[in-house]
Amino acid sequence: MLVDGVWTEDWQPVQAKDKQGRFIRQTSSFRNWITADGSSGFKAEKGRYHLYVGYICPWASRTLMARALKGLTDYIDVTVVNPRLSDQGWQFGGFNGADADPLNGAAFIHQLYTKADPHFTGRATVPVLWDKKTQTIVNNESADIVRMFNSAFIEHVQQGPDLYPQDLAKNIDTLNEEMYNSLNNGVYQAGFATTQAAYQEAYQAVFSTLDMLEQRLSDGREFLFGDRFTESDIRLFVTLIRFDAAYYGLFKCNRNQIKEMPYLHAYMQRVLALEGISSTVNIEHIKAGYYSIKALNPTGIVPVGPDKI
Ligand SMILES: N[C@@H](CCC(=O)N[C@@H](CS)C(=O)NCC(=O)O)C(=O)O
Repeated sequence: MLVDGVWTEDWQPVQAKDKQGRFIRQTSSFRNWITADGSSGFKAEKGRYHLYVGYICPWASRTLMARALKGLTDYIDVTVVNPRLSDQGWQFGGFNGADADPLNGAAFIHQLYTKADPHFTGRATVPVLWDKKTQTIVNNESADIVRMFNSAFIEHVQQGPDLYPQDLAKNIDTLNEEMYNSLNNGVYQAGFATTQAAYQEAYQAVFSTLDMLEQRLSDGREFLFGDRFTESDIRLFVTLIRFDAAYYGLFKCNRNQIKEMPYLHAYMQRVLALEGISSTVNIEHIKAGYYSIKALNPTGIVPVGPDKI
């Protein structure tokens, strides 16, 4: 991580933990917004913004999904980092499907953080939404970026579903919160737990949430809120698509795989088939990335399977 703008060597996958050994995720630090009228200082303009992501990362993948669904691929270019975390965090290039940094010539993501704030202290995470005009980070919180992509460019491109419709906003917020704590971040809490009790607590939460969602989809609905695709579907999908390939094995979430849950599995395939979504998923990056976490897999051996997702 960075301390006062300087990279420190002691990178640990466990960001912080509480007294019971539970994993705690850092909060994001750049929280500016792109707006249609530019009153925020960041006006919605074609080609002005750039997204740095990792295909391994579920949070970054949320933003890729929103970009694809909202027809913003010509508006916002993307650079993909190497899926294996180096001893200086996310690195550019050197892996099939990973890019060099076309804008800043950086070797590592942390260099973007210090360019934006020479005294930055914190973890250099993806996604990063970069403004080419002011040469800074607009926002590094995927939840914000998804909402921005949903509405900020609406005067330029009218495409895709409203990911956060007003009449569902409260319900979406509630479901998002529930899924985040027990599933999206819950799998990490299982994987990075440092006590048996913390692991078991997280494991129970993961599977009781998957059971609840399997039940919810069993009435034949297309998406979580019926026939309307929302940001909650983005949040669920990014966890489901990584589950059998990474969380089941590496994070010890091994009661069952998603392919053994018929409604969730069919739902995952349905979302994967939406236009533009399959190009946001790269299973080789996901496997290589998660299985390169030395604290959990010291040999670095990447499993061959699963055969099918
Ligand atoms: N709050 C952030 C979380 C992003 C995040 O934790 N990204 C992980 C990758 S999945 C990361 O970059 N970790 C690097 C690190 O912790 O040093 C978001 O949702 O955008």
